[in-house]
Amino acid sequence: MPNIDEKAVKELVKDLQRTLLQADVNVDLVLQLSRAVEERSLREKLPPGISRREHVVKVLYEEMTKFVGSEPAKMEVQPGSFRKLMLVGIQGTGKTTSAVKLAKYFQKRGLRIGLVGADTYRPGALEQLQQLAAKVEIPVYGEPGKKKPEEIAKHGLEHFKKEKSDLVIIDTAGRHRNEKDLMEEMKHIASAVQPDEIILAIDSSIGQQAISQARAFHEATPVGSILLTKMDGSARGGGALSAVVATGSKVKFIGTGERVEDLEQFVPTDFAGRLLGMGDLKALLAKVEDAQVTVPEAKVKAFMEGRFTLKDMFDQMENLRKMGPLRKVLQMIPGGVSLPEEQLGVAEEKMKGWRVIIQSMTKKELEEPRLVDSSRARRIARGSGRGEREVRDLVNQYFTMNKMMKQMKRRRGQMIGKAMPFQRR
Ligand SMILES: Nc1nc2c(ncn2[C@@H]2O[C@H](COP(=O)(O)OP(=O)(O)OP(=O)(O)O)[C@@H](O)[C@H]2O)c(=O)[nH]1
Ligand SMILES: [Mg+2]
Repeated sequence: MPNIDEKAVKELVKDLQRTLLQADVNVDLVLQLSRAVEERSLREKLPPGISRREHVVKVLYEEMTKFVGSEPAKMEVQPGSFRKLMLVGIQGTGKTTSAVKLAKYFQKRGLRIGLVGADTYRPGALEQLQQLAAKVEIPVYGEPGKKKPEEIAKHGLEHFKKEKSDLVIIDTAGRHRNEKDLMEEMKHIASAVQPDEIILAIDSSIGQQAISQARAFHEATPVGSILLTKMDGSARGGGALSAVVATGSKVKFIGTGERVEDLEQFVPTDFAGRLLGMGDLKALLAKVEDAQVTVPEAKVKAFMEGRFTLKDMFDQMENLRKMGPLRKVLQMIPGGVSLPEEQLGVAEEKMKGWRVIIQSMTKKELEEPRLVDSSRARRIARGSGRGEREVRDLVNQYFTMNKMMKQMKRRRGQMIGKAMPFQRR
């Protein structure tokens, strides 16, 4: 008989499946994702204070980042590197616009850019590129009236090599007699220019068709990265996600409007949040991550019973500054235990001093602070370059805290130890 958790997870996964399908994610991908999410959600321990739903969403996000990456994928261009980018994509996706957007993006970062118009198929393609590029003062190489795009591309590279450009972006055709011819043309251009990276422009609003397009381009010319256009529209981007999976390449940029400035770096959390219709996904992920910080139970117990060394105390205080795991653990104990903030939340300035003092103490002194008499305190002070008074302060802090913990233990009896297996919510 399925237990309550299993039932809850299955229902949540079903719910997410519907959301993904509505966002136009391909059925196979939805099934693949939900299988992984269900399996992991049942296997992984639910972090304290986190609901089933929050956990399932977090797992789904992680499964999605296996495809889109968890960090924004960067495109680095070094000055003097003469990098060659080639933009490909079906007609009307926004290649020409994106070529100029990218050029502007890198120009703003202090690089010399050249654009090459290698679309000989669409009437007025070169003029469109020239007009857009003129607005942001980026030079364009083109050969009006010529019909061999691979030759134009090659000449364009030679031209911008002489101009000492750092980056050349090649705009290509999107329409053709048929798809096969288009793919042949892309192959020829790619083999003539040997681009460092081929960028596939995908219209985020086209949905599932994106997959077959992406596959066809990827087979003709291995796609290095993806630029999602028209993300300013209402599409949730599920088709685009499926296309990303089909090519195995990462999305680096998104187009967010018709203007040349409307280009942004791709941010996985934003994308996933939009796909799932959750504006607060980032906050949720941070919450789950925070809850997953674990402190070994034995250690906490020993600490709570006053069994800790000066070094333990210091480590705990440092931990506390970083994440607050001990504070969290304390909150989770039924009935709650509150430690005086002033005992735990020591100012960073003071911690810095204590850090070097601790480094000057021997192992024995750290384990038995009682040994630190005035002559030892003097030695430690000298070794750490801090005052003797500060050394005393630290040692006193230890005794105060130790005493406090022991008192608390007496007051609370065995409750603390028993309360350790966290309650699920
Ligand atoms: N809203 C919006 N419109 C965009 C975006 N990117 C491009 N467009 C518009 O989409 C239309 C097509 O853009 P193009 O850059 O000409 O597309 P293309 O891929 O070069 O098209 P072909 O040359 O015919 O293959 C234009 O009207 C652009 O202004 C975007 O991010 N958001
Ligand atoms: Mg174009």
